[in-house]
Amino acid sequence: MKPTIIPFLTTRKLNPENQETPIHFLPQTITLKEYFFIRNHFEYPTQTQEAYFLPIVGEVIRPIIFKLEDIMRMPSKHLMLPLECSGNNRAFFHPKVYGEQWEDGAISQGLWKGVPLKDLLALIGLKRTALEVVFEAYDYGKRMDLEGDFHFARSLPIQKALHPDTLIAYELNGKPIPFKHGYPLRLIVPQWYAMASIKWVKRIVVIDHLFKGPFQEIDYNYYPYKDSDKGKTPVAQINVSSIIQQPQSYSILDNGKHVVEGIAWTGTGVIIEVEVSTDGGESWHKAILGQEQSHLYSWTFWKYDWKVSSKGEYLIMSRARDSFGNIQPFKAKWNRKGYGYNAVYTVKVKVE
Ligand SMILES: Nc1nc2c(c(=O)[nH]1)N[C@H]1C(S)=C(S)[C@@H](COP(=O)(O)O)O[C@H]1N2
Ligand SMILES: [Mo]
Repeated sequence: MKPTIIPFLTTRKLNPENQETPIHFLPQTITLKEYFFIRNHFEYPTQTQEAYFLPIVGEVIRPIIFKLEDIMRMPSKHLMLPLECSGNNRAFFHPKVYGEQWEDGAISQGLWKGVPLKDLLALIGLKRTALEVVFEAYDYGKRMDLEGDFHFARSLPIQKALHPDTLIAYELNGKPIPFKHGYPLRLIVPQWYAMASIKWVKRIVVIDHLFKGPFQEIDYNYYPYKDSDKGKTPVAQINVSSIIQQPQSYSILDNGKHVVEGIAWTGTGVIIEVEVSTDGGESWHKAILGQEQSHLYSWTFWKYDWKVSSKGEYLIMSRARDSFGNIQPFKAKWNRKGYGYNAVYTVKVKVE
């Protein structure tokens, strides 16, 4: 009997658990839960009990405590989309930056099912003073830079909270959301980096001012300078990006035909073009896009048939463009905390 050969997650940290998906070995649209990347700031929460209640309070007309069953009975929606950690590819910034040294596997795609948050908010009624919606999670712990314990919590501006595709989700890939990914309820914010998609939602508070929690005010901002906070801007939309899944860097290939293939995604519009260079960016060729391009949020598969007849070393690159005219830069915009890396993806191979 032949042994089964399967990929595994790549461990970055065990406590809290932070692991990368084996993205080069997943040709599927949906990432199975076994391979879904995991990113946590704190130890896993313990309070997500059987009887689950979700209060929505604050600047609302009729505060309601929803039961899980109430939410699951409401009209729902399915959305196929990638969650990408804003620190994905942080390891590739030059100069290097502190923080989890993610390579290219802090991204996974799932089919999420849930209720549009706007439908819950419509039931309780927003006051005119409503400016932001805060999502508080069950997990908590200490931070190096501040005194005391903090729950993971972030807000959305009211327009994003009311977007018809911002979901309170309860299923991933046709099953209840796995505990590690936020069971029983998680926020899903399409097109934004995944820090916005709060797991283990405990309470939702509508507020009339800007939320200032540390995961909003300190982390998840682009700081363009090393020694000053000048130019600080919040991390939000996913930058247009792509990766070459195969061949992998430093492969030795034979003379002949090879398929260069990968995925591309964006948080602004849809992917309209992926170009491939096999000469280090001198010349570019259009890749063939997979069917997924018609979907609004999901990643797009692409491939390029490469015929190579001379031996030597080659720099193969992929560069995606979206319908907002955004295109991957040769060099990602450096920022002190290492968010939003989206440089042209490069692999080096040798043809023998
Ligand atoms: N409650 C809670 N939600 C959270 C986080 C967290 O630590 N706690 N991490 C965020 C970040 S930074 C990312 S990248 C995603 C990771 O989701 P996953 O572990 O399901 O892949 O969850 C987001 N939601
Ligand atoms: Mo993240």
